[in-house]
Amino acid sequence: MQNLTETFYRQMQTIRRVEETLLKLFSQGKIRGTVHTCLGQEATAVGVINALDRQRDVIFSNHRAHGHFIAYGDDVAGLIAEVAGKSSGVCGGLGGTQHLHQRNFYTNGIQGGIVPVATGAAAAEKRKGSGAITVVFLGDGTMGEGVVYESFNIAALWNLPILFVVDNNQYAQTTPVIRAQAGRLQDRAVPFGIKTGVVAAEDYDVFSVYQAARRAVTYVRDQSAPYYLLLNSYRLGPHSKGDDHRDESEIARHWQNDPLARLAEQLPPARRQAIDAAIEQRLQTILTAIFAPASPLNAAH
Ligand SMILES: Cc1ncc(C[n+]2csc(CCOP(=O)(O)OP(=O)(O)O)c2C)c(N)n1
Ligand SMILES: [Mg+2]
Repeated sequence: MQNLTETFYRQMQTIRRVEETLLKLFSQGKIRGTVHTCLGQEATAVGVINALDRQRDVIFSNHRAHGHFIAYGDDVAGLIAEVAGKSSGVCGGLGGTQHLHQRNFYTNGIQGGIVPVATGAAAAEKRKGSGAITVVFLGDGTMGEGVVYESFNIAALWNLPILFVVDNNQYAQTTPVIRAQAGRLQDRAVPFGIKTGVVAAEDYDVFSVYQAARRAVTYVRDQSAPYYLLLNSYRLGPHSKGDDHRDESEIARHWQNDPLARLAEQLPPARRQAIDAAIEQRLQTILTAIFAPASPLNAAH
């Protein structure tokens, strides 16, 4: 358990520090475009992706993808260089923050658009008999896209091995979930006969997510059937860059309950400091290389 705590902490803290760094680079004008961070939601990335078989399972992520990407392959240098438009980025600097691809990992920022694509990938893996499952990450706001329900229908009808993970961070850009979604998100897949699991807001931490994801992954793989996992998290950072119109006291209250800080408390202080120091050193080395004058932008920029 201690080892798992350390592993999860290292991954979550790496994601946190990389994304804080990206926001800083953005404010300094060193990166352009947009940056959606998953501050406060790192447990979703780490808990779900550690429950997968990274060698064969297929992952589709969305606009808020950095955490999923790091949890998948730990390619911090490839990610930061990509967001900075450098040739050394994981997609040669042409994809940027919302178009990451590495092995079986794909992202796209069109809300809902990845869901039928992921469903098709699950159908392909089933046909091949690879034993791979597909996981697709969606936000609460994306549950307003009709194509999501078309995907639920076909996944249930064809018994496709796909895990739909809804990360309900309570907001879609500026719109609170209660102003956008009628009924309960946990009931959305039930009419399709899709098995559902939920992590409640008060239980949201990396171990709850990991356990719920392991149950879900086992079910999808063993039954070759879809599963809907609803995780109730909270977005601690802005939607993207610096745009945040939420009540400051609400955000402050949630920072008091930061899942990463709670996990850090479970480690002996010396271990935690050693992990933090190693992450900082790694980050500095990577940043120095990426922003060295000799590190070229992709020629298309
Ligand atoms: C089809 C489409 N419409 C609108 C947008 C612009 N957009 C980007 S993120 C976002 C909000 C998404 O909210 P949610 O699904 O809850 O995900 P979160 O940002 O909270 O992770 C919107 C509307 C988009 N990317 N794609
Ligand atoms: Mg949301």
